[in-house]
Amino acid sequence: MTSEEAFLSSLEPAVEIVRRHVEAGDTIRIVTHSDADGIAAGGILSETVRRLGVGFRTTCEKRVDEKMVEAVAAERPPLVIFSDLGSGYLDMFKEHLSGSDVIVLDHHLPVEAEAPNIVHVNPLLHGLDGARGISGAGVAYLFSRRVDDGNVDLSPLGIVGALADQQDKGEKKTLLGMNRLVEAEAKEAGLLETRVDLIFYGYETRPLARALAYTTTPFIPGLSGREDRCLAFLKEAGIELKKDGRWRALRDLSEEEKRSLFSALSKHLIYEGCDADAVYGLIGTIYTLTAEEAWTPMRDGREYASLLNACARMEKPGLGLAICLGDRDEAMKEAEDTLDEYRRQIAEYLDWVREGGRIEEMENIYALRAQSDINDRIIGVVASILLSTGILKEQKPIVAWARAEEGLIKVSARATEEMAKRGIDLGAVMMEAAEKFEGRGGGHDIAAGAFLPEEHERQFLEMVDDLVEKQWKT
Ligand SMILES: [Mn+2]
Repeated sequence: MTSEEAFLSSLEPAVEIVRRHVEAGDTIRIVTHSDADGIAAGGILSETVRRLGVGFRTTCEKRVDEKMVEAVAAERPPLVIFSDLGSGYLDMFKEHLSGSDVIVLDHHLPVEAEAPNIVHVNPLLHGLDGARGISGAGVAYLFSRRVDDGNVDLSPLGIVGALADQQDKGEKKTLLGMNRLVEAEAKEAGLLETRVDLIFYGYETRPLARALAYTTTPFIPGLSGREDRCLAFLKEAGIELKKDGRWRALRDLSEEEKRSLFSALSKHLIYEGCDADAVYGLIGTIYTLTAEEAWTPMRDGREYASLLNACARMEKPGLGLAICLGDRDEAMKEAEDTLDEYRRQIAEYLDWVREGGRIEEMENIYALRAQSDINDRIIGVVASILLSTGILKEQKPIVAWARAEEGLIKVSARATEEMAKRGIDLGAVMMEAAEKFEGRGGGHDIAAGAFLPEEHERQFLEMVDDLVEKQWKT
């Protein structure tokens, strides 16, 4: 049996438990992670249960803690499904949820704990790559598919979750690992098409300037979120915006026009202080969800992911969930407004950062102290963009922080894959440094975070600088 087969068969006991509770007519409690992948996963699971004809209640949670688990336990649910979170908290579930059946469908680092009432499904338990090979939504989809073959129409959400978790790390920004299986099923069902091109959101249908302005992954400083500037930029580049009275989309451009657009973008990025290679980040595999209406943000897999991400960051995960469950009309209008607002905020924050003097270069890291000028829910996104666009010249991780509630600061640390290969593990750094200063931290090697009291910010930062130095050396 291959690892993938072993993983797939590990879903069977979970499917059995769900069937048993459906037969008993139980209401099913779903707890999913409140990020874009988690919302997509929650949408898949909610729809799966809805189709089985039983009641369900789904909530999105930022993190697992005693308080949350106790609150869920107090509802006395016959079955709780944790999705895109939970693998690290089995001991907590064991302690508080002994009266319920528990299913955990996750792809984050697991802890060891066993209990007869807990079924734990995680690709990492089978030697598969959970960070790059399958997302929370992918795991939820593969589960859903085993509940009923008819759920293949939920496969596009599995793709959206993978793109949201930035798992498009293959050549030309393709998906890897078990995501390929989800992709193949979606294609076979006629719900997905892929092509390699400039990855502006709305390749097929959206007017060029808008497509450029709407693209946030990758983020193009000076253009993303700024339609007026995109118009001027395209005119300057000599690209005709309209033909026969119709706005042109990216697919209407000739190869030669695409080449001149590419070289204009390259010049623009250099002018904006980005790395010259950043322009290659604009080419990749486009995932078109063909069952979605043209013109909508759900048509492009990356834009759908951005939309869910915006809902999550703007504290409207329920809205994202409604979209995943198929709500359009009113919900879509509100979600699009949320995405607009989110794009605008990021563009403004980025301008603020680049006004100068905001980023301090330390010995081993870059430091960005945003206090209340950047929302603590978006500080991590800003840090990622600064790193990915090459605005920071030296190969050093960035550590950014903003004020959160109750006198705490929220810290977001980001490194590149390259730095991780050379030994940087920001998750370990955040954990160790935060613990020293009455805080809590953790995460992955390239993306990690911490919370701690504001009065310790300087000492914390110096400690992080030291810890990163040690990692460089070993
Ligand atoms: Mn995830």
